[in-house]
Amino acid sequence: MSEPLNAADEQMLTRAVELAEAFVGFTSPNPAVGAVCARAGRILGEGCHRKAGTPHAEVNALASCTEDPAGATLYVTLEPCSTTGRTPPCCDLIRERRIGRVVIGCLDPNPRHAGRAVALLETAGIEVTVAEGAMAERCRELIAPFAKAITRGLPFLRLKLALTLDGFLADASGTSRWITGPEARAWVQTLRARVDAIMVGSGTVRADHPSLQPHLTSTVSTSEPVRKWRVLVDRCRAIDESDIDDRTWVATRDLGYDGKDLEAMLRALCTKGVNDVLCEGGGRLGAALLEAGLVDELDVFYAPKVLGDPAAVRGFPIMPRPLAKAMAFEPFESRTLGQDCLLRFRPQASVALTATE
Ligand code: AOF
Ligand code: ZN
Repeated sequence: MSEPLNAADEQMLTRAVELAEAFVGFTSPNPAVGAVCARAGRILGEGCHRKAGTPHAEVNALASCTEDPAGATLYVTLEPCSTTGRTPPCCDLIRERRIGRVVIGCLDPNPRHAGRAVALLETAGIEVTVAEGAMAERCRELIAPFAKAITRGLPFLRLKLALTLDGFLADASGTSRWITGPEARAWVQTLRARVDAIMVGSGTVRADHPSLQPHLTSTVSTSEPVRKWRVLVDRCRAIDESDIDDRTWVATRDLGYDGKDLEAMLRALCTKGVNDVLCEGGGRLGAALLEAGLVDELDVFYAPKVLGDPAAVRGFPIMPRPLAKAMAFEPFESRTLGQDCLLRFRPQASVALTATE
């Protein structure tokens, strides 16, 4: 059942991942899912999930089939759903259309469905393969924010920082604009498009009045304009009305934030259907999120500039700690964008426990 895929299966599932990828950032609270229906190496139909409340990937893929898919193989990046939610169970449709084999990228972390489809489909005489290895990893990666939200009630949180080589966010006067170059800023735009909400602290709002909207040249054809939620974390309740619009949540007003409990604030955000949050600063908010263990991904740009001024604004104003207890991360990507270096990390779990003097 759970096995590494052969090259032909891998090719089809890779196509399903591509289809899902195009709608990352548009499907919350649902996951991005892609599906391909194929027979003997030929694609009969394909589709993806575009928006919560609309048909699932399997439904769209089967509806687009150019011939009767009876006996064909359905490749889907996520285990097909087996109970009725906003839409009917995909497992029923798969049985009705007499699909011969289903290849699943990864199991659904949603407790309503988790693992049920395999037994259901097999009982109906359908061959089921669940991917293993790199392909499965890719499919899990695709739904990481959904998985965290559905299992823990917390959104996946990415913290983005743009720093000088000596680790400063801004110079002593607070000037932080244009630390990084246009290529780095363009990359941030694509990241914004992939998340549900963009969060900043009130200091950043007052200093920069950022629109925080992705300047989308989107590949996605949605009928609605793409507007992300802005979350303004106003510990000091000092946000000006002119910085609030109809896509803004002010944490103290809309998310019950008491100025201290960031986790409760993020839980409130999750109940609003936000699975994926990008925090763009400032330093103090980022540090508080790191200290609270709420950060899932750290995206740091290092600009080739050095300030050498101890009065400049530190990138990581966390509580000082000895090397043995340093906050530690695992890199998963590094690249150069124009003049700047992008380093991406995941937090290293329980490093305080493993470190020794
Ligand atoms: C799939 N294919 O394309 C998606 C799935 O309320 P509903 O009916 O949209 O169901 C949402 C749940 O269905 C969601 O939490 C997840 O477990 C699963 N999403 N399943 O087979 C899809 N989007
Ligand atoms: Zn479904």
